[in-house]
Amino acid sequence: MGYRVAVVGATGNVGREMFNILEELNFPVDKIHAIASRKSIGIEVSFGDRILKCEDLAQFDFSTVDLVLMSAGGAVSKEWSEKIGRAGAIVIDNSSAWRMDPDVPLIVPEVNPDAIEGFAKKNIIANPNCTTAGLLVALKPLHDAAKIKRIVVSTYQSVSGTGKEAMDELWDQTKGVFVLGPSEPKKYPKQIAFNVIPQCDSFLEDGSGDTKEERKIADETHKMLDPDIKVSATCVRVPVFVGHGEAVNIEFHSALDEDEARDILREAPGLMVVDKREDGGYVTPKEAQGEFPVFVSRIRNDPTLEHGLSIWVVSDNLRKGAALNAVQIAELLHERGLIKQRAIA
Ligand code: 2RA
Repeated sequence: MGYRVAVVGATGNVGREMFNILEELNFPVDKIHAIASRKSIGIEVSFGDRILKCEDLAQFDFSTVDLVLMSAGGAVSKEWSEKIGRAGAIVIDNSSAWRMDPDVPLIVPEVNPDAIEGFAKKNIIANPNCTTAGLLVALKPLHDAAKIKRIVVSTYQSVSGTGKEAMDELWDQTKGVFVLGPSEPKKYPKQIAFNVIPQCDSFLEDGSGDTKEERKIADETHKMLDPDIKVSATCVRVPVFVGHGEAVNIEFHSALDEDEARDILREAPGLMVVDKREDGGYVTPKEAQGEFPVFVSRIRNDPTLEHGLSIWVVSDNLRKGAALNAVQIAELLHERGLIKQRAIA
């Protein structure tokens, strides 16, 4: 017996990936709906070998489904998620709208699965920011082993994190450099082709000089892993289509050397260690694209700290960073028998 599922934001990068992963993981689906804004009604999206036509968000009856996977941006989620929760469906939301709400669990199944028990207050569960998801899958086993005091993380974020239009912009600008002549930046403040931009999302207006993306990494690490960890993040956009890389420097409260860390990471859930000290002995975003695991490479002691380690973390930001984590949350609900299938007329 499967569930009745709706994917809201069905035509976006993450929405389309949600359909792919529901199919790849063989999540028990009885009925599935593609939901989008009015302008996208009728657009076709694929779910396995089926073609679904997008239905209108404003007209859809959410009391007819058990589970809603939402990736439609913060404004749509703020407007709709509570209404959908009150209608009886469980919402797994990929936006930042609910992540810091005390009544909404923020979940990475490999990191804090038991926190999911608190979803019933609003029937909403928040998916973390794509950089935080991959980062914490790698940090959680190390934190359990030697308690992390501080992390310094530099991210190298692909343009798919900003959406399909940003991917088109990279493509057009790249062609423009060689063939068509320069094209004006639209989705980013400066040219992204053959460039890197030290700004992801907008700047905070609190005098810190941080961007919202950098604050998300800190706030979400505190909510899901440990509020005492000091987090210093710098988020950079790079001319890559899919896959977020993160260079992470970690200071521990107690000793943990590179060999111990490598052994721990090799055994940890959701991770794949590729770490050879030779040309190409590491994973790049290109190889992480389309894959489920979070990859860890470049594991090495940091002798400048009493208990220090540096690692490279890379994952597909549309998969573990978004759609895969969301479906894994749905699997966690299913495994714990938490999706009550209401008799629906
Ligand atoms: C980005 N993490 O990469 C943000 C949202 N997906 O742009």
